Amino acid sequence: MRIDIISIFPEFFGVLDISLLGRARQAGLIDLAVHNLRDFTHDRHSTVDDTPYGGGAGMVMKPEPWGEALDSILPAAPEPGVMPTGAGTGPVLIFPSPAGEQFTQAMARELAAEPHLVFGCGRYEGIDQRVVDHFAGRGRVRLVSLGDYVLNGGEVAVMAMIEAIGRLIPGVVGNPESLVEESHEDGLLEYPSYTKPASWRGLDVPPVLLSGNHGAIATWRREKQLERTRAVRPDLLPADMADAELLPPANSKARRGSRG
Ligand code: 6GU
Repeated sequence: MRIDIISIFPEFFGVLDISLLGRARQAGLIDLAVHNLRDFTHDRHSTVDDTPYGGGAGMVMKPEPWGEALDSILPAAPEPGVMPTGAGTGPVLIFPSPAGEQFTQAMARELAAEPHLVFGCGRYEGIDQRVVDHFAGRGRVRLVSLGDYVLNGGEVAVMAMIEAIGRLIPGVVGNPESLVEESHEDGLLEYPSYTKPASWRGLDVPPVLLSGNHGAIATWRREKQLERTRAVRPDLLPADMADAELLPPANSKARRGSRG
């Protein structure tokens, strides 16, 4: 997968050199480039922002540097009269924004199947809307939010998205089995995990996990998933599951079948 990031703080993304994603890059699974938005300015001060039309607090990112930066990354704009590349083709262009659609595991899965993602990190009060409007005609533009809170800029959000997406690219996570039974993959929160010792500071590992009874373990884990989800994230439960007593274990044939 090819990933391009545009930011006024390219050094922010140094952490992508290390850990799981760093290894994925070295292995050639992810081809990632970070571009400094200021390289696409032409004034002495490398200005990227200006005051908002209509007044109001804060600064807005100017459209011209964004236009040049994205032009340098995206396939060329279609000439008049030539078959347009169209809004449905080309890279997915993601603008992190608290005003965007919510980033989810489902979106991460969808984006992990794309050959090319471009992230445009806004700062200040956002980017001139015409940047989004212009490039919506040249690529698949998405405004994406991490959640209902405000960050100072898109950089941290993009880091989170790239980590969530990157680990779903085949080959990035060593044992793909570990991706299956985690929070959100089956729409529920994950069950609690334990390792040795069996007793620690007076706390015992639930005996069923030591029983060797795989059916009983699967049922217990499923119960815990439902219990946790009901307690802290009831919004994740489909209406018919909100008060269901017990369902087949997460890894049963019946459940997999029901997910298509
Ligand atoms: Cl994607 N950007 C910013 N600036 N704030 C956010 C966000 C994104 N998601 C949640 N808060």
